Amino acid sequence: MNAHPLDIRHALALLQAKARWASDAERLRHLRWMILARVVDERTFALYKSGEMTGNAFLGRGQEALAAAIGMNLRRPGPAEQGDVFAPLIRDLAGRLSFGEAIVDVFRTQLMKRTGPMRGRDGNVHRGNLSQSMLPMISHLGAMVSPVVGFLLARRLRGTLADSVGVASIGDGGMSTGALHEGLNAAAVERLPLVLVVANNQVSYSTFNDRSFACADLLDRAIGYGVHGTACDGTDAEECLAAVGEAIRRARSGGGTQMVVATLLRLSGHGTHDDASYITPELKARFGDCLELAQDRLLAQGLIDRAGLEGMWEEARQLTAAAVDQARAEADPNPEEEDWCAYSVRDLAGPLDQSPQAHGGGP
Ligand SMILES: Cc1ncc(C[n+]2csc(CCOP(=O)(O)OP(=O)(O)O)c2C)c(N)n1
Ligand SMILES: [Mg+2]
Repeated sequence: MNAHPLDIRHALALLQAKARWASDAERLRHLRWMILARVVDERTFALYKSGEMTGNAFLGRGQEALAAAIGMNLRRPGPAEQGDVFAPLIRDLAGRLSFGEAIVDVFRTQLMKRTGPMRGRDGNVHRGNLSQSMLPMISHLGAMVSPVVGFLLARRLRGTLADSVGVASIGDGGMSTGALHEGLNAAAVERLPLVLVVANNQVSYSTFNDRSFACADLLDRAIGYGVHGTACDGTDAEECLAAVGEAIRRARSGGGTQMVVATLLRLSGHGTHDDASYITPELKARFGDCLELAQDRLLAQGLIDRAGLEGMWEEARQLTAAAVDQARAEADPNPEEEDWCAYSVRDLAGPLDQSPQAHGGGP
């Protein structure tokens, strides 16, 4: 059977990305972020189970390799560096941490503390921090692409874009929203340095790929949008580092909008309220756990030994425990004192006119 031209194109793109495999030091750093994210997620799950946390928890289990590769390849903003922009989604904890989010901010949010980046207004994953160029997540899927495009366009119009880039994450379900289409198309037309990282984890809640889209591969859409696409195995840490790293490098060096599609399996329920019993044994058998696979490979290659690995887990457990203790000890929000908006500054709009006339009402 002849290979489809698109498959050849996709294979070539991955081959190009693989030309720059990550160094051994990067692979170990990558593993460290993956382990840290897994431990933070496990602790979040424990807080949910114990009832200490309000609402649901949304975990990134199985997606750490892809997410950590994003944060590791982005530049954090600093005093002398404007940095890149990142719009993470619900399963991107490893990417948030590797982009610079403090672990304590995770638990300040999960425990709804006043000190958290959302000041206790959000109980799980919609947190962000504009000063760190990590955009607070709008729940509506696809809606985070346009804000990243807006950031990049504003920088270009102001003459400050330089070689900065923006990354927006999306899932297989979110790929079919109208907002995604508008944002991605605008980026492609303007050749903005947006990297769209698609985590095809086979399901959107309990809807499988065959009920979400009719094309053979989500990466085929890159051609329709006129952007450069690379596929990778989302369970393979090295492929994730290579594909995401190369896409970000291309965007940085004037290569225009990029799309990376990683194939993997969501290893937990949609949220902690979902036991994911609809995931068939056949599907489970097809996909491994990126973290287990990465550990096995690094051990087999002699890049780390069992003691080194245990050291990484222990370090992650200690950092996580300290962050939980710190968040627990901090203040809860006081609704009477809180006057803060995630995206806008209240003063910009001026004082609100509460009179009935202002709302069109008569005396
Ligand atoms: C526009 C929109 N429709 C529906 C939802 C409700 N919703 C939240 S997450 C989700 C599933 C998302 O699936 P996918 O994009 O594949 O990401 P995953 O959860 O698999 O990481 C849905 C339908 C939403 N947030 N936004
Ligand atoms: Mg999905």
